[in-house]
Amino acid sequence: MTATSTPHVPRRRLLDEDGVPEVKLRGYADGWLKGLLVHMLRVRCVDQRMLKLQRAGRIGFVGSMLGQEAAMIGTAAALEPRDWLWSGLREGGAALMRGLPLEEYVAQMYCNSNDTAKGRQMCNHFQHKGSHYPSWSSVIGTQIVHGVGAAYAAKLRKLDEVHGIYFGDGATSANGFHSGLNFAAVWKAPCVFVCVDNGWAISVPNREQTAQPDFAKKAVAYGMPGFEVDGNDVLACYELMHWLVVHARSGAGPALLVVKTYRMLGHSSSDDPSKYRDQAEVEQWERRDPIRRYARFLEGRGLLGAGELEQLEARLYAEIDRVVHEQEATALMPLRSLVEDVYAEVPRHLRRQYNEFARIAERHGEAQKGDGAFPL
Ligand SMILES: Cc1ncc(C[n+]2csc(CCOP(=O)(O)OP(=O)(O)O)c2C)c(N)n1
Ligand SMILES: [Mg+2]
Repeated sequence: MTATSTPHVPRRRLLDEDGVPEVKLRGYADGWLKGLLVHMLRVRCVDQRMLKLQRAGRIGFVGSMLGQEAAMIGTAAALEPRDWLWSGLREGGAALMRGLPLEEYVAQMYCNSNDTAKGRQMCNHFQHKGSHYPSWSSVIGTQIVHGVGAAYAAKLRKLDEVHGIYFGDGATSANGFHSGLNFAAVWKAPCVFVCVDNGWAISVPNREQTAQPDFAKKAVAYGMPGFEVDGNDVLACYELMHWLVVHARSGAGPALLVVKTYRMLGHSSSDDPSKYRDQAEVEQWERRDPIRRYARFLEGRGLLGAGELEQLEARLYAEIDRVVHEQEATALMPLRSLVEDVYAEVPRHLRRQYNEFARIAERHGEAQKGDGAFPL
């Protein structure tokens, strides 16, 4: 199966930039088509709210996914609930679609006592057991080898699971990319590698990162097929990913899917991209906005009425704001959780350190009721 030799390969794009289908589409159900829009819009609204909260100093850090909604939602929609999604950096919205409750998402952004990671992760690092979404690591590329190991284990255990392993273009220069793809191909592990190529790795553009910026070609070196898809065309993302998921599930082995999109904002809320990239490039991609493009497609099919997008957006913001208020009012993790969960009993040296820390926190007014000195 290669991009050139197989006549059945789904197309690189299905909708033109105005959302007009370029081919006759499969018989998708209307509700499913509309659902994709709602998921993309939810991602965008959550993202916008989180950015505002960060600017207001109420949460610490946001890695925006603005512009990448179709790449994430389209590909992730092709994974079944029993499958797994190993996140690179910006797939929190896919976790929401797969079942991560919004409350837990926002709690993670506040690192409060509802956060299932107990405030021990940097914010914006989601995990959710129920939707098979393991916690991601800031260390670039490590999830690639973890995902491959899990996929191989699923194969050995004869589980009918496919692992979608996500990473950015920058991660292709990390060790995990090489060892992950190599092992997966040798073992025929049931996984699909999803390289979200958004043009930039912080301030490094593709052309400065690699002498082969056609990332799909890198698959050849590992003995697996590689494909590229228009990452701002949600339907094309879905179809190609679905095809590769079916391929992996059949036992035929892994593949690499390169999703071409663009990071519209800075690398994170701590970054200022105007220092290193040209605004004209950003404006070019603004015209390819994935949500607008898909909304036009739905309008053309009679599935989205006048003003409906705005109504949907207002409903989503109302839901998000309700959850934000609840989570903001939730207490932070008690200080003592810092020394819990590692030893069955907190050892003397940690107890001593903790008590000293709690006294300092009390002096600075940062300790909360219940933090107290260790009641041990
Ligand atoms: C091993 C390692 N090296 C460097 C970094 C610093 N770093 C954080 S994100 C990033 C760039 C990631 O770019 P890409 O993989 O394209 O993902 P994107 O941020 O564009 O989604 C780098 C170099 C890191 N976190 N880990
Ligand atoms: Mg990138």
